[in-house]
Amino acid sequence: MPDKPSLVIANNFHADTIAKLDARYETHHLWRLSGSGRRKLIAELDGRCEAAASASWVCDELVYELSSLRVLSCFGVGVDGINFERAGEAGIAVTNTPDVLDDAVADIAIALILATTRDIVNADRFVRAGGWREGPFPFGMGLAGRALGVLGLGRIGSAVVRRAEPLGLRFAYHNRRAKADVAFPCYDSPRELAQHSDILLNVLPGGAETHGIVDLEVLAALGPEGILINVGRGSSVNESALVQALRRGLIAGAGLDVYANEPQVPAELLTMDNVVLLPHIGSATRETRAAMGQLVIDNLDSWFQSGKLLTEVSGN
Ligand code: NAP
Ligand code: 8YV
Repeated sequence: MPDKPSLVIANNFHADTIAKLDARYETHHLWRLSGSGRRKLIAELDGRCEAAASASWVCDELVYELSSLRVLSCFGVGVDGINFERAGEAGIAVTNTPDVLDDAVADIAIALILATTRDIVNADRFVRAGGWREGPFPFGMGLAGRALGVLGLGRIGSAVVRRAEPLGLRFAYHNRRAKADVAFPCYDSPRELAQHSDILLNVLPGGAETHGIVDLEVLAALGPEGILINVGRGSSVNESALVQALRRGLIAGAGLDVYANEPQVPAELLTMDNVVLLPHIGSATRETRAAMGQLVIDNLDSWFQSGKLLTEVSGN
């Protein structure tokens, strides 16, 4: 690359990656501008800027108006923040960061499974408050022989299963298409999966197709001893149904890393002792975020050097 190609940074996503992009490219930070400055930048870059970088969960819609744009390299695997209709119409290819975050997100899913079934957060509070001196802590739920139902058995869901095998769990899943190489049962609907699960793990992507898929019927099918874990997207769980199910004892508890309207968490959940709440930290290790950032950069470098993308993604 003799001259630095120009690159639009649509959103603020990961400071270290943005600093590396600043060093490699002639960067233009759309997210730092407001008012007419934003449109002015897009007009100035039109015809000479072919690439943009963005978060995957949100992207400034103005980038689709840059008619010379050909590639949008996104930080994150869940691309529910990308408008694929507009990108497709404008001839923009989109990339994301699959695989490199599977281990970190799967670790958090296991942490939530253990935290909810063994009541880890309350047990810690119990010791700190001196409750142990008054008597023993209530028993938890054992994992061996229990059924883990994976809603969305893809890269992350499979990484959770690999971790959960030594814990003695049994498995089932629901995807739109059954996988030929998976030996455990695939149920036809989220409700049937929930009916056959002690723990229901949601790893579905966001978007219109999965919106509210975990509803009151699914939660009721999970049953009064059932636990819901969500490390996919908050939008696929109907949060008011979840609050209702927890309040009415239709399920026993929940462990959540993601919410429908982050960083807002439904106020009722904040008051419930049988819910473990994390602030969307599935991929939040230093190593994983660096690997995600490197893939954003590698996609751009590869495109400028050879016209090829490493991890192109479509919207479905
Ligand atoms: P993936 O490999 O594409 O897996 C998603 C799975 O969901 C696929 O097996 C797919 O199978 C299934 N699926 C998709 N749409 C469905 C539908 N409408 N009904 C039933 N099944 C459906 O994706 P991944 O890399 O595992 O990531 C999954 C999601 O995790 C991301 O999209 C993101 O939202 C979330 N995530 C969260 C964090 C976090 O920090 N908590 C971090 C990374 C990712 P079929 O195509 O056969 O249906
Ligand atoms: C986010 C995620 O990218 O990749 C995804 O889909 O949800 C996460 O890895 C992360 O939360 C960035 O803030």
